[in-house]
Amino acid sequence: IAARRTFIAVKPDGVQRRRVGEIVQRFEKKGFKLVGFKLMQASKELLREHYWEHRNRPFYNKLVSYMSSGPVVAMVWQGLDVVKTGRKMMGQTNPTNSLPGTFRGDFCVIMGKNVIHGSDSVESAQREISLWFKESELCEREGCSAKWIY
Ligand code: RTP
Ligand code: MG
Repeated sequence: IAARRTFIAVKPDGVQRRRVGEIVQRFEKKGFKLVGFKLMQASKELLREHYWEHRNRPFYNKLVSYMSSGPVVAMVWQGLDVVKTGRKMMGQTNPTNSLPGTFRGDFCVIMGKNVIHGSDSVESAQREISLWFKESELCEREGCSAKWIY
């Protein structure tokens, strides 16, 4: 089941653009299940760790500053092939290359403020989920799945 989870974050510009609801809505409409959700101001320490693979790239410091410039919405979504499908729903890193219908294709124009993050592989997803969430914050446990709709 861990392979069927991905880490998605609405970046600070996405929160400021008021796109949280629509992003959640599209993941729900697609049929994925929300199992973790929190609005938080991420520390630079957390963000440096999150983007560790880019530590030697010229844009690393700018990226960490941007991601810490305001609150982000950190989420865990669950479902079949959610990592791959989540990436498709996001579009390309550069919004210019992102098709309409994708978050980056629809909501933004520059790579440095591209609205949303999504894990790029099942391995990254597992690493990122455990970095951003405690196991107790994920609602897939006993007592978390009462059915109120008949
Ligand atoms: P993300 O990790 O945020 O979901 O984005 P991604 O996989 O599509 O792209 P990645 O290569 O992981 O880059 C992470 C973020 O760094 C910024 N970036 N700037 N050349 C540049 O100036 C440059 N390249 C990447 C973007 O904000 C990108 O989302
Ligand atoms: Mg990435």
